[in-house]
Amino acid sequence: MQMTFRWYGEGNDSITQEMIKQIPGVTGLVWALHDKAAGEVWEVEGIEKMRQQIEGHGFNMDVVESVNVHDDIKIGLPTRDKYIENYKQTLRNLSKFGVKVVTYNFMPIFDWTRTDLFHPMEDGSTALFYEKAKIQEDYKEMADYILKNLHGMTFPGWEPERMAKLDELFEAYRPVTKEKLWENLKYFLEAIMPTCHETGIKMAIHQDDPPWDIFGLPRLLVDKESIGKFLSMVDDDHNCLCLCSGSLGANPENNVPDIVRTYCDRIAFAHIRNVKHFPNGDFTESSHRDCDGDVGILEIMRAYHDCGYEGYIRPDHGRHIWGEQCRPGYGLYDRALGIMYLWGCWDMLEREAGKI
Ligand SMILES: [Mn+2]
Repeated sequence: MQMTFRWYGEGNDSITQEMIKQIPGVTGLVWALHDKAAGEVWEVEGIEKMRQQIEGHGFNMDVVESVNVHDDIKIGLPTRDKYIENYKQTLRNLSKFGVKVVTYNFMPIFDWTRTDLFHPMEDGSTALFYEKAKIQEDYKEMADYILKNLHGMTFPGWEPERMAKLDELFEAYRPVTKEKLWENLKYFLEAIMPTCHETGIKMAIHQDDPPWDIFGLPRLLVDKESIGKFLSMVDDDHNCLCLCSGSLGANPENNVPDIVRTYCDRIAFAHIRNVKHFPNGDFTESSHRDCDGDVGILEIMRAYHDCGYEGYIRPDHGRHIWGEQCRPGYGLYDRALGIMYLWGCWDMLEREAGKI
């Protein structure tokens, strides 16, 4: 298991490389070129600047999260081939810097969705929260709320320019049924797999968050069955998962440890997060400690350990604690606590297995 930490880059993150360096056992920074819109080629010059910021501080840059997929590819427009060519060029450029895993998602219009980014918890911290009743019809209200609460920071997938065109986007996605979206995902993956083999890069899809349809938009990767369908649809060892325990765990029906055991050989990157459910369907993100949520962090770590997992891992989101001002879910303190909890689980499993 290789521990990583998501980092938004110098001048774009309140957290510095020096701070991350003091969290035990972090070897890689999970990064992206956040000024690139979906569909643009990531040029070597921009990647080189990030390389200096990352490798210059002794971290590896093996994992990228995310190279976003252009809407025309998801919608299946004739222009998709141009954007797929750009995607392939980005993969080639990334491989020159030793990148091993590229994370992406295939969610229409909205990236992860929450109704409260700073929901008060009993202990005085705040956390990301999802109130089911609020995600009904008015997508604009939700988008406005998210944009207003980002405190001027950008958030991938929630770019103001994109959100300004929501009606247009919904219109463009109207003909895209769930079946059509699966076809478009398959088309995209089959087109880029030769480049993945050529460059050695594994594509790691993130599951849909939350794992159900929202605002009438289809969502594909939501449970064990749909992940199985995805892996067999393009049965290639470069077609992998970024398995997110938090995204899948938002649905209490999903048994994440079982999903890990079933598909472990195709997991290139693991996001670990805990989620607490409420009877009305609402959920809140919670600390990584097993008993603070319902996803079964201990059993998830045991599943990875039993499978001999050697891939990349990171704490997904954290709460906002000790008054920290940060990107929602991406503060320093609670993610650092999360890492120490994950190491605690892992080291004990290693000790029990006689490995350390
Ligand atoms: Mn995740």
